[in-house]
Amino acid sequence: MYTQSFNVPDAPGLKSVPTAPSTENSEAQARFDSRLDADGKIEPQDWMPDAYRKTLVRQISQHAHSEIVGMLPEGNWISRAPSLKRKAILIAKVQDEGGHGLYLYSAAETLGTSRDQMLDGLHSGRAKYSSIFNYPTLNWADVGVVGWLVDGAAIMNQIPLCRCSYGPYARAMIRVCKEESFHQRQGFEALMVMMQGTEAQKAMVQDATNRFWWKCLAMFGPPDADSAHSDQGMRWGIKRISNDDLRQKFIDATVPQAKVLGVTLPDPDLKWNEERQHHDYGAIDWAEFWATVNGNGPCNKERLATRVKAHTDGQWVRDAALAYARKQQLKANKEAA
Ligand code: BYC
Repeated sequence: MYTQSFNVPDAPGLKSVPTAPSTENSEAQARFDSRLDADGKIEPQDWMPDAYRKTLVRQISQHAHSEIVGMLPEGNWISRAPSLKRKAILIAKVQDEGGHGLYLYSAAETLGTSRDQMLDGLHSGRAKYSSIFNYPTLNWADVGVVGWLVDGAAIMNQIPLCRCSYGPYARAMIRVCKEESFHQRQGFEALMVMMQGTEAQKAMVQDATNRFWWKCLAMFGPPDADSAHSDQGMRWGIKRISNDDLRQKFIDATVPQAKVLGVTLPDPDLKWNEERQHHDYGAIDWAEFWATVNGNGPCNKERLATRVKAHTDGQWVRDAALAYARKQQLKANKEAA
């Protein structure tokens, strides 16, 4: 399970994290609780229960891994973008996702977990990342659909995280959400252009929508009744809106967009329910979702192998950066002496 990757002792040299002595635990807990009750923020220097810290590390690192693994399906298309304009946009978007990964790893590091520990969790297959990135991007329309639907779902999930009770995560999310909105709009615009093109282009957009729709609905996580962490996450102000409620909001927001675009969402049960004031929708294939989350989706092995190779190939860059930093430090020490 994803959480197991953090059942390891902190590596030496990590930032120390304040913990209250046991006699003061109840006082510290009371301060923590009243801060949350007042909708205040918990900051890295504050005392926090171990379980709160672990939950945050689990979620934030999963989120960071998703951002950097998420660079792969779109990165595949940079060399095949149909124009210089689309190539420049795609390069910028993929680079943004790398930046999101960096803010998120940094936010998780404030909880006393090292970047190496987190990457080890990812590279060894113990850590999870978003299920959606284990599906292939087969044609150029997939790149537009990733922007429109995948980033659209991500924004729906991430806007409430801007109000997360942990300060560094909430603040990272504000910038991430601004960039994700641009990503979503560029995807929609690219698809609009294709939908005004040839019959073959329109068919590509419909095919990409058919393949990604259900997988995007699963991005919000299991149904509330099966969501192991939701209740506690809500009590701690980490999660603000439940998996099912976010999924419903995403569907309600996307149906009119699909209409403007002129594509059909591949769900015969999708219809407006006047009484609920929401769309009803068909059954999600949760067996397929869990198989993918547990490492058996179409691209899990390929994605992980690509990440591990990139990390290994990048060792010389890390070595060079460290050597340079050491040299600069020595120089500064000499000047100060
Ligand atoms: N995929 O109790 P639950 C992006 C796991 S990147 C895989 O509901 P929770 C983008 C869950 O971890 C977007 N695993 O959990 C990047 C847990 O497993 P463990 C990524 C999933 O945490 C590049 C178990 O299922 N966004 O937008 O309360 C290009 C039970 O679930 C998934 C984030 O990471 C899934 N879809 O709620 C383009 C947002 N869903 O740990 C775009 C931050 C659930 O017990 N994360 N699991 O082994 C969250 O908001 C929450 O963690 C989730 C899950 C809503 C995802």
